[in-house]
Amino acid sequence: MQDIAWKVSIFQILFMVIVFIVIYAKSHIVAPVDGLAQEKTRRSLFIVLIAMGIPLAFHTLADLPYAVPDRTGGPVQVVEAVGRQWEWTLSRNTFRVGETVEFRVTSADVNHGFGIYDGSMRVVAQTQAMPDYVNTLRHKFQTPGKYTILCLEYCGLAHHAMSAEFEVRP
Ligand SMILES: [Cu+2]
Repeated sequence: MQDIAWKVSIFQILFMVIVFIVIYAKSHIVAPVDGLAQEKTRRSLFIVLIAMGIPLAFHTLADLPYAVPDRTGGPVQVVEAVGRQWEWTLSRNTFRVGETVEFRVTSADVNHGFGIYDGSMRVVAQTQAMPDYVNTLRHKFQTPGKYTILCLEYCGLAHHAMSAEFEVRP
């Protein structure tokens, strides 16, 4: 996914650079303005962009790795999760496979993104950590191992270092 995003970004940047170069190169030419032709060009470009954008958006967004939240009943392990610049505090950090864990996520300062990653660094669940508000995120872990919580929303200088770990035991 990162690779595709990188290639698409490079393609779009190069395309814009070429557009700017062409416009700059033609900027000294004084030509009669044909409003109708310009309107046609704008319309065609708009249609091309929409035609490219819809499949691209579908292709890149259809397969987001967010798991479906667990809405089944039964006992839950409640965990208080607090984000603050720049750390996560969890009231528990070991769970068992198959038990439903309910993260009650909030923030002590600014908005953070609470993202749970599995051992291969794929997002398994996520929610927002907001000040003065508690978001509830339920998830049933099916695979044992170490999980990492990372911040998904830029929250300041050490945002990238804002992580915590917990373990799911067999
Ligand atoms: Cu952050």
